[in-house]
Amino acid sequence: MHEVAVKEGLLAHNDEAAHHNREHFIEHGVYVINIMSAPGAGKTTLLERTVDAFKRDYKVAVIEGDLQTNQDAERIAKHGVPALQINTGGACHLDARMIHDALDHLPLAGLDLLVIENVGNLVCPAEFDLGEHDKVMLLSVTEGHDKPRKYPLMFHVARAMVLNKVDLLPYTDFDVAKATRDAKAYNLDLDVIQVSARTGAGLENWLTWLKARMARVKAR
Ligand SMILES: Nc1nc2c(ncn2[C@@H]2O[C@H](COP(=O)(O)OP(=O)(O)OP(=O)(O)O)[C@@H](O)[C@H]2O)c(=O)[nH]1
Ligand SMILES: [Mg+2]
Repeated sequence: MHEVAVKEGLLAHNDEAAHHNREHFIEHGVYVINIMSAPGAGKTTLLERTVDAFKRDYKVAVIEGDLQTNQDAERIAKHGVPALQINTGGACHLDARMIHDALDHLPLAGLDLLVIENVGNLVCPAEFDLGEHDKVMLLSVTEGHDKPRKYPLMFHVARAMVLNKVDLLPYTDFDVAKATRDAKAYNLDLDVIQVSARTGAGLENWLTWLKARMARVKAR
């Protein structure tokens, strides 16, 4: 079969599973985000902070995607919320079927927020709908402000771009205005939030954004 036809078939199959996941999420009134970034941009660190801030008032669970190892799920579990690791066995992204299978081990009943940390990669995760409400693109300032132009799909499909590691801005040539302008050129509705998951700077803005998105889903 032609390569393009194979890919289209794969994506159609994924969309079907994503639709199924979405039905589950809606049924349980749980808000679901899919965090995507390059390796090491700070996804797990931001999630650790988010879990700490939310766990008293909300029921939160996390699904971690990685090629191998349980390290990220173990990091999250230490913060006292359910964390399930998916190993993709070499695949550079999570797909909807993997999430569907994970839901067998992660009860959605009573959950307010489910966070999915995707595999660190700036290409493949953008193409696969997991059934989530929002995709969030985390870009750390050490990666360079050219990333929106080089990996446009990631920014096109995201609801928010979180600029992480802003504590390191003085040591980089990262141009926040340029990165924001370029990302918005692919996505006019993109919200942009600056944080340092290390120092906690800007974290309040991220938490406020999440709460607002969560409330929107609950209200439906
Ligand atoms: N200076 C600084 N370092 C950070 C910040 N956020 C994360 N880091 C560091 O960046 C490194 C990678 O952080 P992780 O949270 O593991 O990144 P990740 O995106 O989950 O990585 P993968 O799951 O491997 O893709 C760690 O050494 C963190 O301590 C930040 O805001 N500022
Ligand atoms: Mg991680």
